[in-house]
Amino acid sequence: MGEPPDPGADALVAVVFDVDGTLADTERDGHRVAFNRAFEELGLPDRWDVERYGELLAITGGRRRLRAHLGGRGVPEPELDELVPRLHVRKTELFLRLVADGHVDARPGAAALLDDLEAAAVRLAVATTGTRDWVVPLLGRLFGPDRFEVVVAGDEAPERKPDPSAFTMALERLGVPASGAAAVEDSHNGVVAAAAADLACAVVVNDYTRHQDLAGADLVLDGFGTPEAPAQVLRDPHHLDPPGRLDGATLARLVAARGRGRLLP
Ligand code: XBP
Ligand code: MG
Repeated sequence: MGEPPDPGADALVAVVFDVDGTLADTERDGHRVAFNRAFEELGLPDRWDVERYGELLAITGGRRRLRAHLGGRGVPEPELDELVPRLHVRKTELFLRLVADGHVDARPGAAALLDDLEAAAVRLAVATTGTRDWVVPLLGRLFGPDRFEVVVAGDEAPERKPDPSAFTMALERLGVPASGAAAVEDSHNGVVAAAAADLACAVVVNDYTRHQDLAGADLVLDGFGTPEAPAQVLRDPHHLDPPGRLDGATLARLVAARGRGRLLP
């Protein structure tokens, strides 16, 4: 571990990572499959294909997503109050089984960035809308136990993204001001939440989020980047010129650039 950076003005002291779609490609072949298996087990006719699930991802939080979908097809409120929690508990169990069976992978290059940041003694945290019951086991399986000093899950934060509360809770638990940290996200909802928490935000898009409105992001890449598949820059308003991957130095420059005043995207 290197020397901790001086938490002077705009030094990169911590990075707060989103989980779903960012650290791991969890949605299409993970959560979506688990939701469909839960529907089937409970004898419901619903099945979310890739396209329909992409539409539903605009709603953050699995329970809110279920309630919106089922309510939208006429399931009455009193029935929803019983059905949604039962479905979501089972879905979480089924997702955990997918994780345990190795069906959910870290995004390429994510682990290398964590290594980079740890070598520079930058502190690591997570702020996700996902449910703690699967978030902690997934992070442990993909990156090793207790890799993140702070983990704020969706069922702990007062509100779900695009509300900033998960990010502000993570910063409070870290004891780090927003000016000393960066967020890494994948989606419009995540970018809005990070901006509302006054966090510099780098985005690694995925198939579900590539065409979303990411206007508030300070850097947009098509992934973390690896030696075999360097990251392509999709938008770089601060002219950071990342070296084919999202690395600690780029995030440090991002925080410093933000400290000098936000350039127009
Ligand atoms: C993404 C979400 C979550 C997941 C499903 O969270 O909105 O709801 O889709 O997980 P983030 P749950 O991108 O902020 O990590 O069913 O546990 O909500
Ligand atoms: Mg996400």
